[in-house]
Amino acid sequence: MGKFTKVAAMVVTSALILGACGKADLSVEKKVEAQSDKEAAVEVFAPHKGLNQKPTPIKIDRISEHEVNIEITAQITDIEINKGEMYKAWTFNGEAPGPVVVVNQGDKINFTLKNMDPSIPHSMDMHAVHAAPSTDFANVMPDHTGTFSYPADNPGVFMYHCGTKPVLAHIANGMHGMIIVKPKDGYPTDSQVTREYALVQNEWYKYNNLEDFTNGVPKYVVFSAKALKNGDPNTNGAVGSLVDKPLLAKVGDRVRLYVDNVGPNEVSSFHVVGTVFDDVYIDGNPFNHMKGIQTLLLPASGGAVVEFTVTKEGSYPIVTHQFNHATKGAVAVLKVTKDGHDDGSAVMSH
Ligand SMILES: [Cu+2]
Repeated sequence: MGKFTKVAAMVVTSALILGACGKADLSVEKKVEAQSDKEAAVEVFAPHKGLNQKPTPIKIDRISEHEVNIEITAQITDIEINKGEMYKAWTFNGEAPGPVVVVNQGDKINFTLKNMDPSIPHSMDMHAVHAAPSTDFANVMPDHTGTFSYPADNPGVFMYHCGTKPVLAHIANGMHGMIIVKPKDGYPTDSQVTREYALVQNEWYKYNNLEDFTNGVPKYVVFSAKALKNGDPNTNGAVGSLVDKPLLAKVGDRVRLYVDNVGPNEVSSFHVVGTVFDDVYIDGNPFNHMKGIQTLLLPASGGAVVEFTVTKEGSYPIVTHQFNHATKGAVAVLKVTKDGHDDGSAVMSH
């Protein structure tokens, strides 16, 4: 066992002890150590065994013009990451990535994290806000609830994630998502947009394996669609899910994608085959306006608004142009038909 693995195992073990709110569970500790001897936690944590918490809908309540209450759960839920392959994910609301959050620039966010995990603390780091991480992104203990308030003054497309140590494990196990802060004065191209989707890129590794998270390469790199409104596609990050059930558009649509690469480790070279991005707003800020972009670099956590026009019927693969990652699953398809409905024609992907 490498030095790092030992340290990692200690961190994980102490998180479990802490997680039990002072009630040290030696059987759990032994279990984790036993796992570490082979390979860091290749099995499900003992307290998570048999646990599959039903997805809980996110609660977003606007309580006044510039104030919104948001409640998100931390929970352990089985996620299908490839056909027939389940991952006992650490999630927000039972989705991985978590549900997309949309607020307005200038909102005060009253954020509640309900930690339904019986064994591990979790927390929420919102990239969209100015906050004091040590208090505003503080750990919420197992079976506890924490509430935090902060302003969302910057418009954009941001990542949110669990910030509990080891952060890499919490993100790689599924605790990530996207928050959109709508600009006060909109985007200059708002009136041209006829269709929009929210897309997230993330990676999956060997199950709960900090050594692999740290030194390995992703097993899968995937896209998911997160619903902006009722009826929109809403998927987990799974190989092929947006190829089997492509996103739809109609000829002539000006498509806007809110995109974020939640990593945890890799960058994305975001590209839509068969088109050029007419307009891009880096990190979703209207000030960061670029035109004529073929491939957009999204750093780990980075987001953007991208817009393009589809001029012909057909299947438009959405990829990261790092094709080793596309081959590992990072392909979605935008199917363009005459009327925007699925005409049942075969989908061409990469
Ligand atoms: Cu967490």
